[in-house]
Amino acid sequence: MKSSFRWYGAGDPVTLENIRQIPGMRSIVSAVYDVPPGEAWPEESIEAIAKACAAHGLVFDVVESIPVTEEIKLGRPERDRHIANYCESIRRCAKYGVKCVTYNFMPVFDWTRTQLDRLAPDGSTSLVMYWEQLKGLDPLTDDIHLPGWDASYTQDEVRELIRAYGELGEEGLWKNIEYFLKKVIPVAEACGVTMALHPDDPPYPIFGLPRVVTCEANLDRYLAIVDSPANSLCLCTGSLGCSTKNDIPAMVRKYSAKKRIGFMHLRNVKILEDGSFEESGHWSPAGSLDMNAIVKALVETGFEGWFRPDHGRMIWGETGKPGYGLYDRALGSAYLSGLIEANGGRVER
Ligand code: DNO
Repeated sequence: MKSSFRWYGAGDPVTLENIRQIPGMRSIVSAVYDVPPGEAWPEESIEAIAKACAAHGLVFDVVESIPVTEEIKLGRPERDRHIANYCESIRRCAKYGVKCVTYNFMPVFDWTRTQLDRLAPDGSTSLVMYWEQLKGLDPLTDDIHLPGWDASYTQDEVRELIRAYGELGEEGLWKNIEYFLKKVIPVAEACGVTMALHPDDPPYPIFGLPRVVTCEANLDRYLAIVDSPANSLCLCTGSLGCSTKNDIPAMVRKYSAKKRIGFMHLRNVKILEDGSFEESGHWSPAGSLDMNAIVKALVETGFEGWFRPDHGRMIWGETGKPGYGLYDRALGSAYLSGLIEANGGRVER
């Protein structure tokens, strides 16, 4: 399997010089950040990322993410133009060596947390979701500013979207997923790109918004819509793992054996008694997931795709993008490579 690291581009305090020194590191996971969602990515921007990576002995072959617009998710009239641009971005990325494109189908918000710098007893900080901090909040009447939410929406726009998704409901969302996949997957297939769907984080409805990429039955349904290896998963252990109903090692084993995992996000999470959760270090005893069982499942099923250490804590006084500092992710990467080697697997260079 291939070791990768997320990099937010030239403005990222974590540099390509830093990343290349992590043992076994091969691939960069990045995106074009200065184009509004729904527009096609300019070739020059894609080429610039590929060149910067190559200049540091790294390969830009995974995109995270090309955003799926609310118009596509809601099935609004502009969706055809957005999907056409989406397909064009995939073709252009493929031209510059991208082999895997990550995306999600979460309505309105990507991941949801209530605090991004929760202090742990050892002095590190991490992202958490405490139900206590959400209790009593109604997005249709209260002004809610959760950390990490897209600040470009006004509260009125958020309310309008939440109402629209309420009317759409889960089955409506499934219809729009099908419409999207049937147009996008053939294009990805034709240019040798694997589409890797990121699960909903956390994997249950929030504020009444429908969320469907949450559990094994729904992942099966999603993959069956277009039964092609180009329609695959970005299996994020920490996202699916926030629900005790998901048996992560078993899910990894199943989808990897079927060759339907393009990309693995490997991180641990500590589930608390009331269902709240804290992002912990990658080490198994730090959280609720058995990271060795997960890696073993990948090795034993011959997983050949990419993995990256997902969110790290902030340690050793580092500041920066929450979840995406250098130090703890680098520790995570080294730990994961160790588990791969100990299980008889190979980190491909
Ligand atoms: C969080 C990430 C997600 C992920 C998207 C994929 O840190 O794992 O934001 O990039 O959901 O589209």
